[in-house]
Amino acid sequence: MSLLLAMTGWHVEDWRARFQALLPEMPIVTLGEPFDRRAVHYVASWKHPPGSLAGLPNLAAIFSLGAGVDFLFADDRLPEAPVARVVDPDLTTRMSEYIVLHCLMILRQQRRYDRQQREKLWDDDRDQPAARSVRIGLMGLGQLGLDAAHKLQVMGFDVAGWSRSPKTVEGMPTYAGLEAMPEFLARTDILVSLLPLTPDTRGVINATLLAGLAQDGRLGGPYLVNAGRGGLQVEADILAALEAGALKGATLDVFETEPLPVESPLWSHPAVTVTPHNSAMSEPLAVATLIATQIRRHQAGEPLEHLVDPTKGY
Ligand code: NDP
Ligand code: OXD
Repeated sequence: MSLLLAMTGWHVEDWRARFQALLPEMPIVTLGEPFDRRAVHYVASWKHPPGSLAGLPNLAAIFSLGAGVDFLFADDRLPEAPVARVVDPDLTTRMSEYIVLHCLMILRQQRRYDRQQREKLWDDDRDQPAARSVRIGLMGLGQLGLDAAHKLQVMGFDVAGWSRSPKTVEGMPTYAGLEAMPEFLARTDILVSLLPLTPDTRGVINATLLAGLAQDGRLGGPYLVNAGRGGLQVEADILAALEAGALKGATLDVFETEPLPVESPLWSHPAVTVTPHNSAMSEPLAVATLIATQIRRHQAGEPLEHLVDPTKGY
């Protein structure tokens, strides 16, 4: 009974060492070496090459090494096995740090003061809005969205949320489904996206959505913060909205193509903040410990936790 590590872009030997320390009795194999495919009961994957998990007849579970699972369902030869993802307080906290940081940077015009410092320019804004007069709309009220929403509320922002299914969250207006989207957008000065990428959400941050954001807010125009997935956004539409003044700024951690190509105009746009898909790095030992615990649970006949619904794609 073995665990197959299937990843691209990460150091597989570091992961092997971590898992081997946590599961000393279990053979750990990797895609880059010969192994008995019938012995593989578990897979831990981050962006495995599509098709590389086909032909594992005794597979019992697939573990995403991240919170997102879109890369798994993008593989049309993914074996039929339960898929579990990372839900980890460390990851959640890091994402909320990022969201609060960037909403505060927007509120307090930090990019402007960075520019002014470079120019040695002493120029103050005497009409700076308070957080309570800035409306944040959070798309995605899951593990990450809800935590970020509560922490933004602690900073004083006026927060509302949007999800697929209706939710009741004390002290926060919530909206659900496409029919409620126009009302949600119309009260949004900073749109924060923490949605998963699914067939339903692909390209949701497009010209129509951006045109629906509030234009009457205290920030002088709406802002976008996307830390969900790059496939949620249509970058040409974001750039066009920035040029037209329909969008005042965008903070993007995720991109249609990653790494963001050097020729992308997003890199040098003065109203765009780019971070390299690191808003919530998974802490490797915490993730390996979570998956090792899941494997032990499964071997003890207990149900797996944090399973995703393949019909919804998240
Ligand atoms: P969850 O599955 O816990 O939450 C997803 C939320 O999105 C739910 O509230 C869900 O609604 C909502 N949602 C899904 N589909 C739709 C839809 N069609 N319309 C409206 N709402 C929808 O995910 P997490 O909060 O844990 O993570 C969210 C995403 O963040 C991940 O999938 C990943 O892509 C991204 N991420 C990015 C990282 C980074 O470093 N940039 C790090 C970690 C994660 P409902 O509640 O009704 O089901
Ligand atoms: C994740 C990510 O999904 O880092 O965990 O993007």
